[in-house]
Amino acid sequence: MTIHDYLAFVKQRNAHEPEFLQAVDEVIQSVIPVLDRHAEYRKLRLFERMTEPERLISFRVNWMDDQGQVQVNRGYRVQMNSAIGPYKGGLRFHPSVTQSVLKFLAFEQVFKNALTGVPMGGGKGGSDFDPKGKSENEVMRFCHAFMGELARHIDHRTDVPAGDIGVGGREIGYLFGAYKKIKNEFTGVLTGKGIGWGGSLIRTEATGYGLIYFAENMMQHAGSSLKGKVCLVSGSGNVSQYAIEKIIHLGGKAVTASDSNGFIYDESGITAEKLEFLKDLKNNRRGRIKEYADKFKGSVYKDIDAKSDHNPLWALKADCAFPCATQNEVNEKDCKNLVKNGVKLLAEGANMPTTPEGINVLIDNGVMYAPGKASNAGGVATSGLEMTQNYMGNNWTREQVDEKLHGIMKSIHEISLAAAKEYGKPGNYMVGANIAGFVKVAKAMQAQGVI
Ligand code: NDP
Ligand code: 2IT
Repeated sequence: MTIHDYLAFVKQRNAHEPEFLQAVDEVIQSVIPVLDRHAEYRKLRLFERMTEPERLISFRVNWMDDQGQVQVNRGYRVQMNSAIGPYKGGLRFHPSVTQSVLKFLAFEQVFKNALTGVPMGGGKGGSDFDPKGKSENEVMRFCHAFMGELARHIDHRTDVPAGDIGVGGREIGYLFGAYKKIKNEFTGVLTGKGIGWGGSLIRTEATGYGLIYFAENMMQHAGSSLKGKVCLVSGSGNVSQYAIEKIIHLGGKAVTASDSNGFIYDESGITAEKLEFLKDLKNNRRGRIKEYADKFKGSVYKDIDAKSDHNPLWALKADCAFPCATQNEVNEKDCKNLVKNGVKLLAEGANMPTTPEGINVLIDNGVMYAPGKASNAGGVATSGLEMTQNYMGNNWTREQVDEKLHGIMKSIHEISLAAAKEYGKPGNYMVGANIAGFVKVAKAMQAQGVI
């Protein structure tokens, strides 16, 4: 079968799922040389099997709002692949959530988790519920209702969800409370739990920190470092906040942050003090990013025009770019602007934030490009460390977890480069990460037979 045949197979079965098809397309392009070398993988139809969820659960979530009105949302859990461990992956609460979005995320999660070296399969779930503008009680009632159904499909040895867009520490608390009540057991069935009730130190910081550790590895491999580098960051949620924090720790300068309305540009750099304001604004007061520019003179705010063919955030002068908001937020034109302005590195904090056309522009122009499944794997890797601590019944220190995270990001960097080299694409992190993740899952599936 050619790339075309594989895509036709997947397209025919998932015709109305553009995000899922986009994620599959990228992986098949990378792994076809592996299939060419391993006839047994083709014979076992491993790629076709990897594109079919082992199980996909879709359910109704009813809850009552503060006005006493009944609300109806849709919930999902995609249990994609359990060849190397229990299903593992986040929950996303956002109005844009569809089956296609969650299947793309679950598919990528399988390879990402394989790269971490921690034994975890891949899954993803969520709901089209929009936490924005909801009261604290409404969010709690929704989370309890959502877990009312999800609880029957998960277990700490079967499927361990965590956070993603719209699901942070607050939501994990409510979800965990509901699970514990329903099952009458206290287990590590979710990660991202609070410190003091099963959570791991550094899990909150891990995705953003890991992203910047990975980028520092890339810079060092190229004989440079992040010190003194001007960095563009999008988003202002969990991943962005801790990416900015680590950029500051390593002596770089983060000059932007954004939300779905607009972005701020702070030419003098977001300092640790300003970041504390941003964290409080987003995590506690749940306000809009515009307030940052109102508060700090010298920074400017710009609305993002969703209808524009480019995002002006990516047209600012910088050395490095870290998209940390959502899928397809960096398009071909944005990548041309990044190249024009001398950006040398783009590492993805978000999942699939760069469009395929955009990725081609970056690679063709020699920009070092890291795909999310490698560069944002620090979050799920630390979730894996949380699971290990829960199984053992003890807690590691901040320093111990941070050191392990460091080691895991370094190892993902090395195995991605090694796989890229082995298959004749030296320096191509996308091809390398896809191949290294794929081979690990393929070997496990092969060993377990046709099941
Ligand atoms: P948060 O909910 O904490 O923050 C999301 C941020 O992105 C917010 O600033 C939000 O703005 C913005 N955003 C979300 N959707 C859109 C959109 N459609 N258009 C523009 N801006 C948008 O989520 P996280 O920081 O956890 O996740 C960000 C990305 O990182 C996602 O792609 C996620 O899948 C990925 N990721 C997360 C991990 C984690 O551990 N949390 C691990 C690995 C990857 P607003 O507030 O206006 O909605
Ligand atoms: O996309 C991701 O890797 C996450 N949202 C984190 C998943 C997890 O289980 O920690």
